[in-house]
Amino acid sequence: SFDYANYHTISEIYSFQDMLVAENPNLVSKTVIGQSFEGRPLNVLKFSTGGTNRPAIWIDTGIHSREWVTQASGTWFAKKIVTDHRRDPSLTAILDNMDIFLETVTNPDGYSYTHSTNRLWRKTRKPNPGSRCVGVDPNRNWDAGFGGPGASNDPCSQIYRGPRAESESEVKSIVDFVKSHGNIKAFISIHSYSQLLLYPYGYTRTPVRDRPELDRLARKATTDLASLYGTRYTFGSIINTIYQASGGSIDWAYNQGIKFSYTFELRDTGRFGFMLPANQIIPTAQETWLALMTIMDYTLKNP
Ligand code: 0X9
Ligand code: ZN
Repeated sequence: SFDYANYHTISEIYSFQDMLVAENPNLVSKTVIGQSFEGRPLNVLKFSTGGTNRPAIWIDTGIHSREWVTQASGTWFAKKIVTDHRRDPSLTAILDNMDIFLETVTNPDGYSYTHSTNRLWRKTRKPNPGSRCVGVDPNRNWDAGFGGPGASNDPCSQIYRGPRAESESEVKSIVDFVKSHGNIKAFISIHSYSQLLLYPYGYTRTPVRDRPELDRLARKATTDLASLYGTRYTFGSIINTIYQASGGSIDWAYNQGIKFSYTFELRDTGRFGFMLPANQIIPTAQETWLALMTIMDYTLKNP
């Protein structure tokens, strides 16, 4: 059976996804929303108890490939949903009324490259014409303040925005999926590291209309997260809490009308950083799950 306490290759994660679907066909299905630049499938797990186009939660992990604890946590979340359905009344209520979509390997080419060649690769793996440098930052490539401060036009930069918004198929596939679904109520993008829970905006200092509500919910979610192991999170808007960043996913999601748009930055605060030891995967996933449940439960009750 799958070892949640260790990091895995992309083929191991994809096999896990297929096993989960095979073992839980009444709850889990797999949707391939597109292909990466190098031709890998962009797999999304759908957790649904029925209905048609129910209101839904979107969760992505691993859009930055080196943030390994996020893909590992996403895999653990998938198993947790299956285990807790019909056991945890709060999750059962969520799944009675809403669907959950989970993309665990959001940047598969980058993830493969972190295993084969460069453990600290962040971007996509699409070549940039006229440059020796490869890849676009998939969290600067969204159509939200695209090209503004907090991103680079230099293909060699770690925060290269790309030639145009949605130039990366890994981004465009999510955009098309979310737009065609039309009923996504929460959009949660999971990164590491720094122990933060962030809401829009990153590209502008103008506060979002829902700032008080998003701030209150972030406070509750981070309090619940800390209740398990005492892990301390800071919360606030992206621009006020970390730095200005343009072309980010949750700013785009919020501007699409998805009110509950959040980014997590998981453990730690820098001791190990992206190279978080594998013995912290399960505790990180467990505590993060508490915050995710808080956000999903609130989304259910405040449509
Ligand atoms: O810079 C980023 O993309 C994120 N930090 S990371 O160290 N994981 O790269 C922060 C993302 C903030 N969210 C948005 N700008 N939407
Ligand atoms: Zn990141």
